[in-house]
Amino acid sequence: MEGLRVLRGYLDRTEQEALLGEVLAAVEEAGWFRPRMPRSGRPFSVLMCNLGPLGWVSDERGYRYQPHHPETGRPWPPMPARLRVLWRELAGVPAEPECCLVNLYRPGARLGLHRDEDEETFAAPILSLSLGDAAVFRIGGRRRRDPTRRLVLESGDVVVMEGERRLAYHGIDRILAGTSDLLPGGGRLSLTLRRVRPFAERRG
Ligand code: MD3
Ligand code: FE
Repeated sequence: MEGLRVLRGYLDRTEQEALLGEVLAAVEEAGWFRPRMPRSGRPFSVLMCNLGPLGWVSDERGYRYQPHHPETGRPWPPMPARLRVLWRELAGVPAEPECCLVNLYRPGARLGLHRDEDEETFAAPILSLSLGDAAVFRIGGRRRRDPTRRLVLESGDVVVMEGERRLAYHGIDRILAGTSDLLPGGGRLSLTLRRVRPFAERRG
């Protein structure tokens, strides 16, 4: 599928454990928040936190990026260096990632079909890394009615969305509980790296 790269087992178990330890330490210090749907205020089943200069949040006022945690008002913890290395290896753009959204799916949590379109630029790819239980991921095209297909994402897999798929509809249908023992308490953690603001493209 054009613009969708799935790198199976990009991180080995040792690297997954190291990254998980670093991310959980930062997030447990900053605190999880439960986003809510704009207008309705309906809570998400996914818990979230962010790392890096900007974080994605959602509440009754809408979706947006902001430099501080919505409940504590504190700045997001820094982006771990190993995530910046991963971005440099795979993103192919002369700019740093600005947001790492951390999603926590306990068994039963899901994320409905949506597009990532709150960024001010779509010139950089989106990189996503899966840790813990496997998940059924669904990906379609730029229109909601475009056909979708399902992929199982496992711990250590990395997905790169670029070109035409950068604005494709996607979601998480369900978590395959008990398929990994990486996460204490079970479930799945996804790390999604994004560029939010425009950057200078290097000239030919
Ligand atoms: C396809 N997260 O946080 S990551 C999200 O696994 C999000 O937590 C899912 O969708 C998760 O917004 C999916 C894989 C992913 C990320 C961004 C994409 C797939 C994408 C952007 C465009 C198309
Ligand atoms: Fe998304």
